[in-house]
Amino acid sequence: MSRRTVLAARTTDGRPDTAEIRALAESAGHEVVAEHTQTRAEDATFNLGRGKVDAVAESVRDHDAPFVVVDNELTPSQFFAWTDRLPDGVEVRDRFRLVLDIFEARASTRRASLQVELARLQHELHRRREIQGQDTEYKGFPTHDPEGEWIREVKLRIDRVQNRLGELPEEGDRNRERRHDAGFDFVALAGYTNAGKSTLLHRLADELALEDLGAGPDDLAETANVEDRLFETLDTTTRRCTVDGRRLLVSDTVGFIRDLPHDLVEAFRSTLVEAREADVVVLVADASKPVDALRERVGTVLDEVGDGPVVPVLNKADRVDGHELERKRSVLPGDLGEPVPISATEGCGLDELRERVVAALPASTETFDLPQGDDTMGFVSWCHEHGAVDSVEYGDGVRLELRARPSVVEQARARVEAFGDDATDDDGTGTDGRA
Ligand SMILES: Nc1nc2c(ncn2[C@@H]2O[C@H](COP(=O)(O)OP(=O)(O)O)[C@@H](O)[C@H]2O)c(=O)[nH]1
Ligand SMILES: [Mg+2]
Repeated sequence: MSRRTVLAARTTDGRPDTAEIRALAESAGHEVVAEHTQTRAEDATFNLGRGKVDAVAESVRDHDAPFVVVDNELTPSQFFAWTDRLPDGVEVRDRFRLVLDIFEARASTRRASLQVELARLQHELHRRREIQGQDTEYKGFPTHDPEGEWIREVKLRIDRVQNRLGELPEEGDRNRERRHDAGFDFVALAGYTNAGKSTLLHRLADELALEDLGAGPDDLAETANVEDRLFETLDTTTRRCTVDGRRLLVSDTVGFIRDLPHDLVEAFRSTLVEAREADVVVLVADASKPVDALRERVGTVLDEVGDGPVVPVLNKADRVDGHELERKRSVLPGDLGEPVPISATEGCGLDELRERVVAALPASTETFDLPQGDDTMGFVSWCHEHGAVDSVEYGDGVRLELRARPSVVEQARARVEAFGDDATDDDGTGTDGRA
């Protein structure tokens, strides 16, 4: 279905800045075809003024748009007023609902899905309470509910979701372990909405898309299959990227949002697991923001992403001059190390960023001295697949320097110890049968 969308935004003073709501709408799959903004006090009926709502309705007709996104948070009665005033069938998303849609689409764990459902129900409870307190009639909703059945019903559903959350076991992610064992490191891009995370992800990603892996020549088909299975459960916001021989899975995490409604905080946190469990977090900040906003945003992101290694990035460096960039570099917490200035759109600074990311990955190195033979040849290709081979020298024997995750280096040692032992050397590549 088309997601052509007309955008509306109001601020009480100053000019409305629609950059964030646009980015949010886009990450929810909307295509913004027109925009209406307004500076005025809140109108009780619609939030925006009636004339503005009519202008939006006209745009909706002109563009045959099935959606309207309102940057502000609408009360239940405002929400109904909009729906009434727009052509039939047009769906309205206010800020809250739009954000909820995004979290829902991004919830990759059972816990995250339940947290999103809980937020939806809590919002529904507020809505029902507010509707019950008014004498207005709303299409499709009970106007008379003396027993409070309607409220009790949603409370019951809230209890049920809360119980399920309470009973949920803390589960380790088996796929994550397997991918780690296969030599992949996890990198998460974290930061506010509109900072440039998605743009950066596309810049960093290998040319080879995940879905193309199966299409290789015959001799690659088996490896491709193994890898396909390994990546089956990865969603589209994760891409592969190879840097300095290390294979990375880079995830574009759900964006931070200014003034996140309280009901959405837990749902947001639960969708951030990729960042908390990453080997390295790339903290993407927008260098074109004023210093105070920048400092506050970086602090908020740091509070949420856990205690692992962080590489701070100042994106949109093309939008500020050298002097301003210096000033902004100095507002980031010093213990993070120097922020890397980049421009994701222009492709500047990416080599330095890649270096910093690789330097922050967990790594051990080991030199192996091996005899000539089939075992060794199998081992060499295994090393190329699971880590970075810094050198291989062929003489009487083979000397190989491996740099990889500590657990991969351990696997490599075990492989070498098992050389010549038929029972364990049964697969040649070491990756089949496990993925
Ligand atoms: N000038 C400039 N604009 C950028 C840069 N990176 C991203 N943008 C723009 O910023 C907006 C938000 O980018 P996006 O990647 O969607 O941000 P996200 O919400 O963090 O994923 C888009 O309009 C991008 O084109 C940059 O380095 N320079
Ligand atoms: Mg994005």
